[in-house]
Amino acid sequence: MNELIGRDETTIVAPATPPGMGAVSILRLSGPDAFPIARRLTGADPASVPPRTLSRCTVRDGEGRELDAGLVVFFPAPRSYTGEDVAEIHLHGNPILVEEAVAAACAQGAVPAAPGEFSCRAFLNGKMDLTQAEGLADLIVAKTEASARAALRQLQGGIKAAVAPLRERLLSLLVLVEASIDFSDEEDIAPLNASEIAERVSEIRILLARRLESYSLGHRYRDGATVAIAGVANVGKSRLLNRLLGEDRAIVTEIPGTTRDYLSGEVSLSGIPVRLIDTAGLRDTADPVEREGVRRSREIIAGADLTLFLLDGSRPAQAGDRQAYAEVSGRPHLLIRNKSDLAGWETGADFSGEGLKGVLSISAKTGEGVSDLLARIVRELTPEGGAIMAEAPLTRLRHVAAVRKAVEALDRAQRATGEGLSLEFPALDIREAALALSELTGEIAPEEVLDEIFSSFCIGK
Ligand SMILES: Nc1nc2c(ncn2[C@@H]2O[C@H](COP(=O)(O)OP(=O)(O)OP(=O)(O)O)[C@@H](O)[C@H]2O)c(=O)[nH]1
Ligand SMILES: [Mg+2]
Repeated sequence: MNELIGRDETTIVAPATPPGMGAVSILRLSGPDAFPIARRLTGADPASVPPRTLSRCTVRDGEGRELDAGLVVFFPAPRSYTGEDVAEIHLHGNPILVEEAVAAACAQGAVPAAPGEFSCRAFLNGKMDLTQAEGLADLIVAKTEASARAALRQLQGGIKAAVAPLRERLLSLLVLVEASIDFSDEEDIAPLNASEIAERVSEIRILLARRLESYSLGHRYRDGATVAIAGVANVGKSRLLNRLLGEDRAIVTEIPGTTRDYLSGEVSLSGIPVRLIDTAGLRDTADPVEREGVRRSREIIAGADLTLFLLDGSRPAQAGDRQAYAEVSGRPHLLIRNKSDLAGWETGADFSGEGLKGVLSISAKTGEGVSDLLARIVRELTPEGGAIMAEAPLTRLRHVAAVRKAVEALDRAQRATGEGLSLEFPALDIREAALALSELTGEIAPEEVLDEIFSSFCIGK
């Protein structure tokens, strides 16, 4: 992909529609020769066809052999997806036709586009910032309606809109601080003292820190959340998984140690894609297979956004339950008293670890209490009731790293002003914070970063 940068004098071609049969397939060309090549293939003259308008054409290969009856549309630069001359040829949706048309375009001098190359050109030509390009990639793969809406907001520039004004504020503050270093020269600027600088830095820092918080929800819409089901053997973990998935996924028996490997399934809860994982019962065992299963359970619990810790409510809790609970108690979890259809025994009162978010009674057998449980899971996974979604949350670790870098630089700026250091120190830190925000939107974008982002796109995008 690094080789894509600086390749803009080439004309690229790729199908913009997925491979396979369908009503239409669209061939996309972008670059300096997009128009002449499209003209040779379709006979349509871009000078006489109105721009951005479909016109009928006969698609031919380089030797004039008829391939298909189609449509062609020209998007003259810069008003196109990539910012270059773009032509699109609509063919009937047969992969053989598409292949022939791509070959014909290549025979005329086009080169096959690499994954994400159209979008990469759009980014390099200033058609969108990096977070918008990421939003686009996320929109294409979104698994739930809410994920799609979140990605669309990002595609529409939500992150940039939230961050760019903060960067502007940092830059104007920087001008003031620099003028204050040497204020005798700058008569029209009132100098700032250290505490005034600290105050302005702190205002911006608070807003950036709030952006950071948005990630905990933002990434759940993009990547989904993981909810682990844990507890000792035979408390009904697998039966609960089956009930939550609405299908008979896991084997359920009265024999303790039925589940020895973990099993998972996906559900959409209030728009969040949630991966539910049923784990092997946590217990000491001599069986090497089950022991490996227990080890995996621990790993899953350690990485889960939320764990449902099950007790068998129809019997008093035992030492094994307490031992297993010790592995969950520090992580965010709900305590579930299962088997509420049987006579009750265990209240769960002794189970109150640091990560406890609530106690619920359910019956995986009858379904009693399960809808409350679902609502509770959603509440735990969407802090602030999802209100933060309206503000284009950060969705990737890349975003978090950039914003954190800015926040840390501002922390340093504040310390420097507090310690009475020369104003040149906070000036440096403020500049670094502004630069970090430029990295987020891609004004400064190392090639590796571009490579990583655009190579995950599909061909033709
Ligand atoms: N009455 C009643 N029985 C239940 C309930 N949930 C599970 N069971 C029964 O409890 C037994 C164990 O259920 P499983 O779902 O296999 O338990 P598990 O926690 O997955 O057990 P392991 O895989 O061995 O760790 C089965 O006989 C289930 O039918 C419930 O809510 N009520
Ligand atoms: Mg099981």
